[in-house]
Amino acid sequence: MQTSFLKSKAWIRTFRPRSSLETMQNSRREFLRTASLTTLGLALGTKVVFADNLPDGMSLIGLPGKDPGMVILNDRPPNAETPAHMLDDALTPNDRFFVRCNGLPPENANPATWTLTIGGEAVRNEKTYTLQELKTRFPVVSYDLTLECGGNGRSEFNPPAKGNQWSTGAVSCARWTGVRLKDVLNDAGLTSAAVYVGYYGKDTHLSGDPDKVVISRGVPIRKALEEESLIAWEMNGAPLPMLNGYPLRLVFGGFPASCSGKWLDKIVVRDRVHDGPKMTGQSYRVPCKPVPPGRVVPDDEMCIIEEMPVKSLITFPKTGATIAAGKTLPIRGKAWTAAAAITKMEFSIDFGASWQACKLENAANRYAWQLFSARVDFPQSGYYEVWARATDAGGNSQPMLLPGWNPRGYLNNACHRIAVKVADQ
Ligand SMILES: Nc1nc2c(c(=O)[nH]1)N[C@H]1C(S)=C(S)[C@@H](COP(=O)(O)O)O[C@H]1N2
Ligand SMILES: [Mo]
Repeated sequence: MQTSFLKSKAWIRTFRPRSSLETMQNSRREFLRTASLTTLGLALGTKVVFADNLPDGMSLIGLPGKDPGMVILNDRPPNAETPAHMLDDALTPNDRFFVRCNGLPPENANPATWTLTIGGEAVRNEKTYTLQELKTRFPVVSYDLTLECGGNGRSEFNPPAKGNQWSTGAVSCARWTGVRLKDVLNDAGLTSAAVYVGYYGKDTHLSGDPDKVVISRGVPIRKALEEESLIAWEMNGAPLPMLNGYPLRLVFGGFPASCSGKWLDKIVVRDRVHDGPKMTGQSYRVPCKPVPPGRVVPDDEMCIIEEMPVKSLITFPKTGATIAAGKTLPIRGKAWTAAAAITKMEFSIDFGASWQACKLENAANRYAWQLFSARVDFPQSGYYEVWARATDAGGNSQPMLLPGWNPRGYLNNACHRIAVKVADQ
C-alpha cells in the first residue's frame, strides 16, 4: 500500500495524543491512527514505537521508505542522496536508492488501474497497455543498472551552480525487472520517422497545477532500442519504492538518470529531438565547447548530455577512518561507465603521485556498476587520503580535479577521496 506523505501534516496528523472526545470520534481517530501506523510501519520496515507522542506538525526524520541515514537535500520536492559508505552493498537496497524528484510524486498510485500509452507522431498505432498486459505479453527480463543524476557532484562547482547541491551520492545500482522498451515500441510499431522517445509521468508540478508537466525528457531511438533499456516495475525483487517511480518507470543505464521517467504513463515516439520540459534550454545540457568558469552560455551553444562519464566511489571504509600503524586497510568500492566496461581501477595514498592496482570484478551486465577492492598498506603513521580512479574500455579516466565547469553543474566525475588516519599504537 502506498500512502500520501506529501502533506507532512497529513502524514502525522493521526498520531496526535488521544483526548477525551466522544466515543464516535475516538473510534474514528483510532481507526485512522491504526491505519496510519500500519502504512508508516510498512514504509519504514519497522514500528515507530512512541508514534503517539510525536507532536502535531512534526514529521519523522527521513523520507518515507528511505533509510534515515540518507542526506535530505529537500523535502518538497523530495530529494535525498546516499552517503558513499551506505553504497557498500553489491546492489543498492531499495531504502538506500537515491531520490530525485522535480515535482510531487502521485498520491494513491494504483497498479490495478495503471496504464501505459505509446503515442507520438512517429508511432504506427497509438496503444495503451495495462500493467498486467505489460507483465504478460512481453518477455520479462532483469538487469543490474546504475542510475546517476547528471547533477551528481554539483556541490563542488565554482562559481556554484543552482539546484540540488549533490555531493557524491546521487547514484545507485539496483536489479531492475520489467520488459524491454523496444519490445513494447515494436508492438505499437515505429515509423521510419522515429528519432527520439519522450516520457510523461504522473507526478504533480510544484505549483499544484494539474496541467503543468513536471519533467518530460527522453533518449535517442538508438538508446531506446538497446537490450538493457527497460520499462520496470520491480527494484531488487520488490515493487518500486513510491519515491522511485511506483508502480512503473523507465530505466536507462549509462544516460543521465533524468531520462529514466518515473510514474510512467506515456511514451511518445518523436520525429524530432523530444522537446518536453527540461529537455530544452539549459536543463541537462552542457556547453558544446568548453567554457571558462562563470561564462553565460546561450541556449543554442548548449548540448544534450547523453552518455555519462566514467566514475567511481570508495564505499568502505567511511571517510575519517582510523587504523593502527602497521595494519593493512581493506578498501572497497564501485565503478561505472556508459562505455563497454571499466577496465582498470587504481588507488593512490600519495595524492596521485603514484597509483596501485585494485582488484576489479566484472559487471553483471552492461551499465551495471563493477565492484573493486584493494588492501592498502601505509608506510608510517599520520594523515592520508585514499584516492580512487577508474579507467574504462574507451580509455577514458577520471580527473583528479573538477572537470569542465558548466553553468548547471553537471558531469562532475572527479576522483573520490577518503581521509584515513594511521595512529601510533
Ligand atoms: N516523472 C518523473 N521522472 C523523473 C524525475 C521526476 O522528477 N519526475 N526525475 C528525474 C531525475 S532528474 C532523476 S536523477 C531520476 C532519479 O531517479 P530516482 O529518484 O529513482 O533515483 O529520475 C528522473 N525521472
Ligand atoms: Mo537528475
